[in-house]
Amino acid sequence: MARGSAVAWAALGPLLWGCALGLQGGMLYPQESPSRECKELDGLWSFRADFSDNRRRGFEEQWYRRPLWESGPTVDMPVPSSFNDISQDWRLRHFVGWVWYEREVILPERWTQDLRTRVVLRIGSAHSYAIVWVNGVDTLEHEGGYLPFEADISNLVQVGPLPSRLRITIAINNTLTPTTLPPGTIQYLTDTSKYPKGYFVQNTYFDFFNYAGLQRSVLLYTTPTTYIDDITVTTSVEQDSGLVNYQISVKGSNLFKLEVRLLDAENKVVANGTGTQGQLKVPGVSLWWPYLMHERPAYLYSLEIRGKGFDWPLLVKDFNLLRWLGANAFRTSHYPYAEEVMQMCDRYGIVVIDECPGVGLALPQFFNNVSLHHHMQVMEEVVRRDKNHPAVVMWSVANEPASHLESAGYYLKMVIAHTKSLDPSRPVTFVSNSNYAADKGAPYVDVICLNSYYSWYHDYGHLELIQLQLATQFENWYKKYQKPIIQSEYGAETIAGFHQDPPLMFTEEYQKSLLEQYHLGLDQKRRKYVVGELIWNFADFMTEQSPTRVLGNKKGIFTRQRQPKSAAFLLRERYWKIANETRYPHSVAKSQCLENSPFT
Ligand code: GCB
Repeated sequence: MARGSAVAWAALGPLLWGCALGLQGGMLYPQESPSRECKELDGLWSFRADFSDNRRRGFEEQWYRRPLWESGPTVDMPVPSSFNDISQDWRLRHFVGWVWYEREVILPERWTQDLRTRVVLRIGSAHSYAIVWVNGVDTLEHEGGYLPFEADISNLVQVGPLPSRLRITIAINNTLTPTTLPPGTIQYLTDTSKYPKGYFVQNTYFDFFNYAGLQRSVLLYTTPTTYIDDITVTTSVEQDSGLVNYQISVKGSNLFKLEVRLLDAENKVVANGTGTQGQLKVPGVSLWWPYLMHERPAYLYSLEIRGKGFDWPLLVKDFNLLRWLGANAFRTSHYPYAEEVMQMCDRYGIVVIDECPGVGLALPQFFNNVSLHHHMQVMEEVVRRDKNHPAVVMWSVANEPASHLESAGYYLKMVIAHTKSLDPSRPVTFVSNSNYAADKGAPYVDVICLNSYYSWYHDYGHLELIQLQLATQFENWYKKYQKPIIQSEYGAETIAGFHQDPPLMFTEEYQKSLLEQYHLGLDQKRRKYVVGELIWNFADFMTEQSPTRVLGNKKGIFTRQRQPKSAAFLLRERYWKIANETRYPHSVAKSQCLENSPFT
């Protein structure tokens, strides 16, 4: 059997069994093997934004039928990247509508001539609606950014003796509407004394810049015509043995023999099996364990990373910073991160709350049936993609929906129930900023995740109120629901280099003092029912322009360039202190703590 990423881990993640996905087929991460080849299409693509009034000129003139340069000027566009960040043309930064990407590829003869080879085109993500043509033929459509999609294009490339040249055209629309995820609205401004004819703006209800384009890799890969389409791995422990249940979906033929080899992190075979489903037993198993996780129940002390155009150096830098801090968890706020990020979490022992793009569900009209259906489909895609990562400990279906609305209660109940049916083994949550008495979604979650900004968005400057208000928050929620609670956001806007003592808002001193007050409050509850604290935010990040944002959101403890503000040192001390204060259930975690800790 080709080496599936899922079984290459002797790691024991949560149990996932009987997963009944409504989606057709799997979405395994492409890996080279003796029977599979990959061809990454990263690099320069041709690009054009359709600035026509109705944004539909590309369709009216059928730009996909011929090379893009034949229908007008093109510019170079790197993939992966966000097209908004590349050009000096401000219109492109704020563009709303269809953009067109194109790339030509020459395929190896063995891909086009050998009919026992299947050729697949896979797009890591395209935000937010995409249509794909191969040699002018309409091949694939996908709704929703941040998740991969693919098509078997063998029929299009294996058509004759010499057609090894392939033209891939991708049209992407970044418009957010009441039924996209995240949702948005398009507002036409019709006062002609203020706005030109046809003037419109895209309204969004979330706090990050709506970067778009081909932000993750595009690639071609091959499989044999009889191939493994999906693998589902679930695990458990029996005394000192690890039990790995696997279910493999094979497509293309019923005539195959399947040999299963379980490899550990050093590529040593630790168990063997046969057939499409079974159980492998690993005696004396070495369990996957979160980096610096210290006690049961788990206390997730950490922060969050913000995704964008995929970039290896930035990713490795961020994981180095997480280790430097002694952090061991984050939430993928507010959309699924690249698959490579999830793989790093598995390898570095970073626990993940895997969040879908259910952010900005702020208006009553967003809780409609079309959105609900799409939201469930998105959860299917998230679970399908990430189900085998040991790092994933919980699914989050939304961030700060208007959960005080009755309609939101029903909506959240349905999405959460659906997610649980996809994966009965992992807890499901959404992140709330509603009042405990008004929230209509909280009855359905397993863990309550709360965002609060005491002394920031309320009672500005009054740091002395934080402990009281935090205690009230925790007690109210716990009394009502008796569920574990995570403080999923808290923080303060801080401009690196601003100093003032006694502290004033926006200075490094204020951020530090605010966090210190929160920590005193958290320490009162963390041995009881508060099981995690996630600061907002890991690093500064870009947002839409507004009078409340100075070149983006500055609540990072690192700048956008990944340099520490004073609060980073405070958190580093806290995280390592918590780690070192506790017993270590796993010897590797222990030695890592002792070797790396600056405080022992
Ligand atoms: C929140 C949101 C997050 C924002 C943050 C803020 O509650 O979940 O997306 O960036 O507040 O800084 O206002």
